[in-house]
Amino acid sequence: MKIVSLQSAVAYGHVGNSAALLPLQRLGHEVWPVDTVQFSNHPGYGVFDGMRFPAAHLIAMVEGLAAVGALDQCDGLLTGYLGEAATVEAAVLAAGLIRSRRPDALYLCDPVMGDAPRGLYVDPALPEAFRTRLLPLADIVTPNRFELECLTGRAVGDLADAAAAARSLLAGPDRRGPRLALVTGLEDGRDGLIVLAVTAERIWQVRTPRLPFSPEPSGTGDLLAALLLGRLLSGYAVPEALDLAVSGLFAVLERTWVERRRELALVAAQDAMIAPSRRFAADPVEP
Ligand code: PXL
Repeated sequence: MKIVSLQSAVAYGHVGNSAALLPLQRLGHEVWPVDTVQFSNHPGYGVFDGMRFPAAHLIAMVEGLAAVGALDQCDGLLTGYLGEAATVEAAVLAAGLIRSRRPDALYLCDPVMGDAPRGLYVDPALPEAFRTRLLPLADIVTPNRFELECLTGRAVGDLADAAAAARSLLAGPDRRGPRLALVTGLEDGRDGLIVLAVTAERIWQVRTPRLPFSPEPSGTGDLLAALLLGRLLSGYAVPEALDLAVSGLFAVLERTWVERRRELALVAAQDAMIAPSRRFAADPVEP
């Protein structure tokens, strides 16, 4: 399958496209990355250099992909770190051009905006732009707990709150909007982490052990989103795709932890990432 991936890139480390490219390629997909920023490293280090690409450059890149015929063959769109509300328009353009050519293409929108310890790390106008401009175009949305609160304006304390808030993001009777919402970074109160997958009809949960990182490596959400889209495009149904994606992420995290790395051990653990030996099943949850 062929995928446009619009998100950040870093030279050192693995976030954004620098986390998504290898897993999608190892799953056999062709990826056309469009980088929203090019940084030396992710800003969590306190020092970083590089630049954000202006919206006009990103729009030109998307138009270039249309002109060369790439979007006629495109099966999937992945968007992640956009950084600024203006950049959203490049994603809107990509989604519209791909949909007009390939109505069945799958769009996974990862609304990258922040997380619990750090808060919002993007343009404060971005939550509203995600809500009004991009979510109506997406098939799948993958907020973490903090981003779910930003998008819905609801406090998400427990799993029931998360499920209800996630459901409120799904397509309404007008049929515009995601059919699947994944919520990451939920705590189970027993040293585990939970990912919830919510559709209009069903809810699944996957629980993994929480590895005692400090600080947490960046890019885990970017890697999970790429693995999920990659597995869905390979033809897996939601529960199997979720199991394989979470299990693949865990394999990378385990290697990262064992080797005491600060960045995801994506390259070292790539075989386990795509064929994880330790599996975490997606269990149906009673709504
Ligand atoms: O992992 C999310 C992410 C992606 N890209 C950039 C980031 C972050 C989180 O900090 O800074 C550039």
